[in-house]
Amino acid sequence: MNLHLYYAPGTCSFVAHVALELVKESSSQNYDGTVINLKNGEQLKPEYKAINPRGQVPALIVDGQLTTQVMAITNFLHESFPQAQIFPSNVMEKAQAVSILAWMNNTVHPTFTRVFRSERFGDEAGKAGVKAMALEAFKGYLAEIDGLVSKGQTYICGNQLTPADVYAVAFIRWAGLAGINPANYPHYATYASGIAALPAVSRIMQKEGINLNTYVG
Ligand SMILES: N[C@@H](CCC(=O)N[C@@H](CS)C(=O)NCC(=O)O)C(=O)O
Repeated sequence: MNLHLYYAPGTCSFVAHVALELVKESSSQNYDGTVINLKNGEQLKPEYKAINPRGQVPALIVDGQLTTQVMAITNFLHESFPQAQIFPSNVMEKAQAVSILAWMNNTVHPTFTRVFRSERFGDEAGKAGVKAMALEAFKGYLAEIDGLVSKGQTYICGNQLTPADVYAVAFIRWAGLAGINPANYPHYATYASGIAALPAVSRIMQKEGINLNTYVG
């Protein structure tokens, strides 16, 4: 199978990237990738829109066929490469992980998009208000994740790494970039350090050139 990922370092495509690394780690299946520079707006150029008309990453090309969305990509890889254990094999345990992943993808992430790209959601007069309200909501979600791992769990649900854990690492990095001190979420910060230290996760962080701690005070 030919697997090619279009990604941007540190973005939500990191979740798909780690899933591909788990596939590679557990089988002879390899993958390759292309970096899309979001800062330069490469995602909106015709060359990339010819690949993914939505102009977003991640995009996974599987034997020439486009698959988008973190949820679809991770599920496709899980179904195609069960030995990679991207999700738990137990159906109910998988449902719990998908439930958290869906919340992250459809609620937490779009809230942060309003912080990071507020100009898309408000005009000159309105965008500061959009950003401020979204930042408060995002902090509430960080606190919720902090609560989910407050008993010192290694993983956010169950007994294994799932894409939800990888997304959680992305969020705490984004929080730091937005000036939120991760020390305000001590359980979350400790848990995220543990996830970031896992071999497949740390290899991809190194490959993408990103660090867990993005907060500069
Ligand atoms: N729900 C989508 C979210 C994709 C998304 O928001 N990607 C961002 C990076 S985290 C992106 O490509 N942004 C570029 C842009 O919006 O211009 C998914 O799961 O793939």
